[in-house]
Amino acid sequence: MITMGDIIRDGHPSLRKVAAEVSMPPSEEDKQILSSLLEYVVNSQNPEMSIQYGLRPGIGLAAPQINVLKRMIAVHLMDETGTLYSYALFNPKIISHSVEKSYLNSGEGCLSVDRAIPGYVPRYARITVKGTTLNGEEVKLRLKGLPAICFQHEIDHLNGIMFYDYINHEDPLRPIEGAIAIER
Ligand code: K1U
Ligand code: NI
Repeated sequence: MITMGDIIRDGHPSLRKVAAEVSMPPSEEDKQILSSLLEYVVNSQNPEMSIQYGLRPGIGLAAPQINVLKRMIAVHLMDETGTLYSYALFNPKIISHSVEKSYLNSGEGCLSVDRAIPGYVPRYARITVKGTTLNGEEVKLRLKGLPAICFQHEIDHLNGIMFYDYINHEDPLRPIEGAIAIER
């Protein structure tokens, strides 16, 4: 079971590396790692588990955050309509995206960053993601709102990109022209 002690923090060189594709079919070890990423996110949102094991709540986690430089992510969140997005994916890839941007009005956080970094993080408003599930099924997901933002945050971890790279550091809360503000 992954705990906060397994999560590497900002400044660790692995967070700035590009992760390698997972060869298909995945090994049992890679499947185990991917399912443990999803298990972390689910456990972290359970108040008893979060307290018992000191898990900081998260809505996503990427393998490089546990110092595994392979393209694997997990996401577990509910959108504003109550639809659950619970996915563990090998080799997720954004195959298309909108021109329009969106951002969370509360900014973003990261389990690998122990301080709050205020500022708007511009993201594509809508994306289509392809990837392979733990069952070996290829999925194509059309996402908007918080799920789209979370998938982009996690896929960025596979490319060594941190959310704060996108913040305008001279004026972190400058309105992003033409972008949709997502309330959270
Ligand atoms: O990748 C990570 O470090 C996890 C990160 C993902 C994320 C945060 C914000 C926007 C997009 C993606 C987190 O989950 S930080 C915690 C968080 O945002 C949250 C936790 C519990 C409930 C709601 C949100
Ligand atoms: Ni993060």
